[in-house]
Amino acid sequence: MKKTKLLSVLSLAAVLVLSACGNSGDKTNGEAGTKTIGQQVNYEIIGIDPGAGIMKASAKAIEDYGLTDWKLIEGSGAAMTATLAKAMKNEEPIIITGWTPHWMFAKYDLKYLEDPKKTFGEAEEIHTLARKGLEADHPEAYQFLKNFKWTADEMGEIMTAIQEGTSPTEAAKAWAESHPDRIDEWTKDITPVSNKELKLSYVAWDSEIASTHLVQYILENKLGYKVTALQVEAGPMWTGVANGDVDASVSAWLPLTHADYWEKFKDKVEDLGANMEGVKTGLVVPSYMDINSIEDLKTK
Ligand code: PBE
Repeated sequence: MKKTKLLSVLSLAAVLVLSACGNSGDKTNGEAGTKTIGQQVNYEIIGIDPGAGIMKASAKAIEDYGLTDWKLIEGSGAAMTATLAKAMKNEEPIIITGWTPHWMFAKYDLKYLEDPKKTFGEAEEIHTLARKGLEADHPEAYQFLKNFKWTADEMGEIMTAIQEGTSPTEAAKAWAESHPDRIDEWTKDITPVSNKELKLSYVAWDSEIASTHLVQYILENKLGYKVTALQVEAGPMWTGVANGDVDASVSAWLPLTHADYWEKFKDKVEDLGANMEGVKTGLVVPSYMDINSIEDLKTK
């Protein structure tokens, strides 16, 4: 009896020693004492598509915080989340350009790095843009787009469904069917049209894939439009509305993220106001990383 007990104590000890050894290779713990954060991540911030506002803000953060050795890596929203998934799986350090609403905050334990210099702004909103003349040409669509206003949690439900494998069209349909009160509010007193064509533009950011497909679903199934949703880069998304090729977009992040697009096009588009308030952008890391502020990238 005694011998067995001793054996099991010994094997438990062996397991503990072994697992401790396993951990010492973990870059987030064992090497943190010797390597700086920059060395751990090769001085790379994993970005998205170059036209995204968050890329300009991140480039400015590199300047504002004096991160001279750091590089911002271009890619796409999908490439960024794939790189993030891999890092999270291996508990490796990673720094990404992140934003809310996004499903990644529900799926992973992540944190924004504090931004004491406010490079990423404050009180950001997502706005709906219409082309000049939309009200006269399509008063029904215009009224709906003006009414459309929702929350990050609501968008999160669609984003998560898409992330889990439902197609954007199906996810938007399911959400609309399970939230008839919201659809009624947005379409109240609007008489449906008969098969009029409408064009929306959006960028393949997970948040905008969700919102655009919902708006498309409502315009088509509640208001009688035939909608084309053009997936483009951020520049063309704004240009399309400004030159009238596109009727509307629900994907403008203001006042800061798309400030330069706004400066360029503000006289050529109509701002229908915020469709979502309290959104955010910034540099995001896994919670297991031992840093809290963008300033730490220089000093830690
Ligand atoms: N984003 C994040 C947009 C707005 C904020 C990728 C959705 C962008 O960076 O332009």
